[in-house]
Amino acid sequence: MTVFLTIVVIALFGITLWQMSKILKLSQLKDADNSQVANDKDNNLQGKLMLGFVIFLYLLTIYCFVQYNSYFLPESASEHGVDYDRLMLISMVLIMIVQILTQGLLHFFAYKYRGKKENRALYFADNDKLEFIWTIIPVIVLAGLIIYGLFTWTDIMNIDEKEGDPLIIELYAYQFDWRARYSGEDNVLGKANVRYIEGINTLGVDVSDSYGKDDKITTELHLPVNRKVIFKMRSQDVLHSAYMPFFRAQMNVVPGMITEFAYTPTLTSEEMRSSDFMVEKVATINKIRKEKSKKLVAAGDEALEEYSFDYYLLCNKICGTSHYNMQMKIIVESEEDYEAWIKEQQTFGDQLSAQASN
Ligand SMILES: [Cu+2]
Repeated sequence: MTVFLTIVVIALFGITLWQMSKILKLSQLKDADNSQVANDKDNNLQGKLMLGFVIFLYLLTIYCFVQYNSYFLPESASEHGVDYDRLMLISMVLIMIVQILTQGLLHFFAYKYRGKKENRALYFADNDKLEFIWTIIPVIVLAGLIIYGLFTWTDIMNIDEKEGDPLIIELYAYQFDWRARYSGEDNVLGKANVRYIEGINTLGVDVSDSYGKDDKITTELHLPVNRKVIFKMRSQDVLHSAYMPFFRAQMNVVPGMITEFAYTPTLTSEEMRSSDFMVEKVATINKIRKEKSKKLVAAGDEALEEYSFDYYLLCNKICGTSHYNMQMKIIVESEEDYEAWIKEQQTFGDQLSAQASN
């Protein structure tokens, strides 16, 4: 690989020298030899190519929108996600309009004013009115966008533990899995530090802190619908990122500190599963799986399982070899179902005494 790269670098360097010598030669040419200078025919071709390129770009954009729109996410399953999506949509629409106009004009002018023998360039020193217009419009639009973005950001990042009755859950990341720690009856998480990790205490909960006794550590994340959840995130080893795309949530999980994010889930797993968007999507996925299964069975392998939708918490920082598989199922359910589930989970205190009696 190194040898190959060295050869490429030497070759590119050679081409650069050759091109530079060519430019030098061209600059010394007298009128006598015009064979290397662009003539009207060359300029015509280049102008048309410029126009062709921007048309190709537009067609490619339209094609991508049509072909890949099934990769868009469905409506947000969290309260703040609606504001987030609106901000995203407004920003993208503005960017698209500006991009289509400016790129179109740029390439069209390159075509319209392509070189012609008899044409002479016209030189404007300056035009105050024109400069004022093309400065003030972007200033107003961008300032509006930035202020709107700041307001949305402040709303989304408002993690007030006293507001409402938020559920407090720790998300614990390690290579290569997640754990959730529920704060129990008192809704206060016990202190924890990776230095306390020992035996069954895999999250390093401080055994001397009474708040930690009723904490519940689970391998699935159950959330009651329509109740605000505050996530406190901790990493055991390297940088991870808690990514929950359906809830429009992502936060880095950084070793040595606690990061936070809060949201209110608004659609249960069941509601999302039975939405038109998901039913259609799952049908497509299962059609592809069926085709694949046929081939697998023919080759003597097992068929693929039928796919059914679930929310997942994913890791969105490449944190090592098994990063791709670092995920935890999220189940959004009714308050009653959630209460029934959490009741069944063992407390950290019980886990400790069970170990002691063993
Ligand atoms: Cu990770």
